[in-house]
Amino acid sequence: MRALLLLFFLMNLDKLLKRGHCTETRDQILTITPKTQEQVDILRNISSHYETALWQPVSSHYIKEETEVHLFVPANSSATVKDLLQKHAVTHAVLLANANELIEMQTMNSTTDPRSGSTFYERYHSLDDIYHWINKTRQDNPDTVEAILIGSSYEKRPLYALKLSLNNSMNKKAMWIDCGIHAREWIAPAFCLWFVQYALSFYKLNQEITDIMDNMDVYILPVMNPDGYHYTWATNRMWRKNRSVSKSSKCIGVDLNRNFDANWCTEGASHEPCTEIYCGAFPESEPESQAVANFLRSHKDSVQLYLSMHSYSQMLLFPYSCTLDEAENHNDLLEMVQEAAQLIRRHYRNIYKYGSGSKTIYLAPGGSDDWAYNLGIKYSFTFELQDRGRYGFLLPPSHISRACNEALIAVKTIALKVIKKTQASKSPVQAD
Ligand code: 0X9
Ligand code: ZN
Repeated sequence: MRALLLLFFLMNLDKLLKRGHCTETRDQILTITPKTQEQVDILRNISSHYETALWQPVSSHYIKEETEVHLFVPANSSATVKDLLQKHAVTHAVLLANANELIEMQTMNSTTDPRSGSTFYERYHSLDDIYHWINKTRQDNPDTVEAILIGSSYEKRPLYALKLSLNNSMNKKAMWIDCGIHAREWIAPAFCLWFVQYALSFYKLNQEITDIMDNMDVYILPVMNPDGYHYTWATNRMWRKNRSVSKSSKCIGVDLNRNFDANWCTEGASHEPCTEIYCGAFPESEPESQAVANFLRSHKDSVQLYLSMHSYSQMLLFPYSCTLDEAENHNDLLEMVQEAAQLIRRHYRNIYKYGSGSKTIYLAPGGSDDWAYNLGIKYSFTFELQDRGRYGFLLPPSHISRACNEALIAVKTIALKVIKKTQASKSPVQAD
């Protein structure tokens, strides 16, 4: 009997150790809903003073009573964080028990793995792979795809936007799509690649994309924050900002979506470089936001639609996020996202919230969508792609196809509506 018990103990030693309080070997995501102001304060304290990463909300400032918090807790902080929660009677549940495994799943098969059964577009790709893909896409489609160097990142990586021009008609208008402003939101660059592939493959086969491409060129920036994206592959999967070094602090990175000149650094952004919502030293202080702003300024007469892809939380947002005021064409914008959300619901039975940014999530000034809107691009949107928190930033590769197809429905619906509205508003040709 003793021998049996000893055998059982030895066989499960590994599991027992893993479960042991001080020997957690896995990074986890906890979900916690603070019930009192005291619990809010404890969570704020934990998330800003211990080695953790807030997934939701983006900054400890937004933690409030009765609102779910998603917190990434690396293995080495697990015991401390859980002890603190327990000490203050804050209940938590484990949302993802083994983040390391998910991260590993996302980073293997970056290049072609014939065994995996998934296509190139159903996997996440390293920055190097994406640069190769840009080059190959351009070479394979010399008449329709151009790679435009719009600037370079803080660490001097090139920022290439692809221009898709599938029809040579005169005075064509354009839309802009950027992906990956925030480094850890990997589904966003995956969407940009997905969109290009879809447009090139289904032009003349699918009526909607044909109508869109006949009326618009598409400028698409697959990775707006290449330094941050590279850093999420190499060092810290949870990184959000770019990688610029601050003069005044040892903390690195600016939130590029707080760095545009739209009520810059007012409520909802921070002057503190160590926060996730650091707005930078001044508007457009960062080469990445400056490159996008310069490009759009010089193409503002043709670009009618601005789209920026983020994750997660499934939302279709439009200006303003930098003020509670309504945009002048609020009802138009609302109607567009409402229809897009309805179609997603019908086709995929998935719920997307929609509305102006400030009223749907929070006040967040300095964003690219508000800035583009104020520049005169009156159809300006930010999409928050899948999911709603089950996997958060660690959306498994097997979900890429659905997440992108959903977003594609929304892009197509909105683009077609923009084309219709702008054509209808053109002054009618005068008949004698
Ligand atoms: O806070 C953001 O920048 C976006 N959410 S995220 O979780 N992806 O970080 C929302 C952006 C909405 N638009 C503006 N704030 N302008
Ligand atoms: Zn984002």
